[in-house]
Amino acid sequence: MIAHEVNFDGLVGPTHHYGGLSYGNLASSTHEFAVSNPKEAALQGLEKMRVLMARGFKQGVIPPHERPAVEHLRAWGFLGTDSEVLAQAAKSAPQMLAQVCSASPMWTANAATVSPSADTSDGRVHFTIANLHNKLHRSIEHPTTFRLLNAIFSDQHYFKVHKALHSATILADEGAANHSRLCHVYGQAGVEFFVYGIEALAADPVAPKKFPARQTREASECIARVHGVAPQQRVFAQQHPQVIDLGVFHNDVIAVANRNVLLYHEQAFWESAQVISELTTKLSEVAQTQLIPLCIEQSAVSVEEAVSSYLFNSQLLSMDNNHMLLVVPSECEQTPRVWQTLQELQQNDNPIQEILVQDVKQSMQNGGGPACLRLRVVLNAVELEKMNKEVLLTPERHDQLVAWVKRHYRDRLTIKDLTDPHLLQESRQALDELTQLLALGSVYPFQLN
Ligand code: SUG
Repeated sequence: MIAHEVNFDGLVGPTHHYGGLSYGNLASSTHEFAVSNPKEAALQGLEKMRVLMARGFKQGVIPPHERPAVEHLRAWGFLGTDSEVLAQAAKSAPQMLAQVCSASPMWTANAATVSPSADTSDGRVHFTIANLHNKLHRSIEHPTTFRLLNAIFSDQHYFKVHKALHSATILADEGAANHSRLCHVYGQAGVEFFVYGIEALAADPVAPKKFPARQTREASECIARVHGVAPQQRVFAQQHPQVIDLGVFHNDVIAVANRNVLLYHEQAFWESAQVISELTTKLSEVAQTQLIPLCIEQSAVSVEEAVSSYLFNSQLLSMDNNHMLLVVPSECEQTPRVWQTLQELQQNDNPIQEILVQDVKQSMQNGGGPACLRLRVVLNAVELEKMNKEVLLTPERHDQLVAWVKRHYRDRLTIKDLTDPHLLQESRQALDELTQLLALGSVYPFQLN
């Protein structure tokens, strides 16, 4: 059956700020305590969605989460009214307050791992919510993400949304940022490519020395089993530990795939030649198609340049059967060797025919490029009909969301502002309106209690 890739972008939340919360993510550390602009951040994200929708790509939206997440501050011993809880946390544990205010759910590439129905044993689309175990501010995302994805993909006949894997170091999972799918056409069986940072239970694991490996092989294997992806359709590969130490905290910072194309950096994978060979063999057996590996060499773009420009955190989209579009962040245009490489890529004989530059600077400053901001879900015509279509972008829906952002968001936020009880109220009011607009029912703690 014909299927489409739908990109579900995370809408940036009203508390978007720079908390310096993600050790190992260089942009997050560099911009710690910078002044943020939540309104601009949300509008930049919506503009990316609009541009892609206008070009004919199917585009969805996933709402932000309730922040500040006061219920966590309560669980951590701060008592009283919401305002009192915020004031106490600000006074005695300001870093904990920043954790529960992060707008990090905007990076929906970390929301879940998704296997299309053409790949799964029961013929349903499977989602496993990411536990995001490695970072406190992200580890609180999964219960709301579970409710949101269930509200969007509620028909159990077609969709199965699994809870996050048990939160433990051995099962640390960061979702689709470490998962790609290679195929001939979206609606036919493909090969699922799981990339992990460490094999946690290995006797002497290959591991980064400085920064954490956020995804384990064990977690990736669980997901492949839970989704019912057959062994001949799975490939597991390890990220090169040296690139993690250079700031590649997810695989989507160093590689991107679409259909039979894999664009990756020479240093992306441990035992790279073996990985490419296994992908080639399995793709040819499962999907009868030839892998097109596009390797960017270290001599053309260093890992450092890849990390600062986010060249690989781009969206590789099929314009038609033979042509692809690469959506890159503006930082690529501003990095001469990266821009040169992109020009060459576009001119050479491969499916990438066009480069489209998008400005997502507010997100980039926290380490989130175009690809981080979207969750790819392959859906066939019936599945598209069965999901909650209110979250799919139309010109009208886009305009409503822009107006909603302009009505509710601030254009300046500092760490100090996070204690402002009005911010919590503004945020809740905005989210309440949004859940009505998108017909999602009650998904946030303030709506459920
Ligand atoms: O998990 N940044 C996110 C960026 C996620 C990018 N996602 C993908 N590569 N798919 C992270 O490190 C920074 C928040 C702060 O510091 O305020 C942050 O969480």
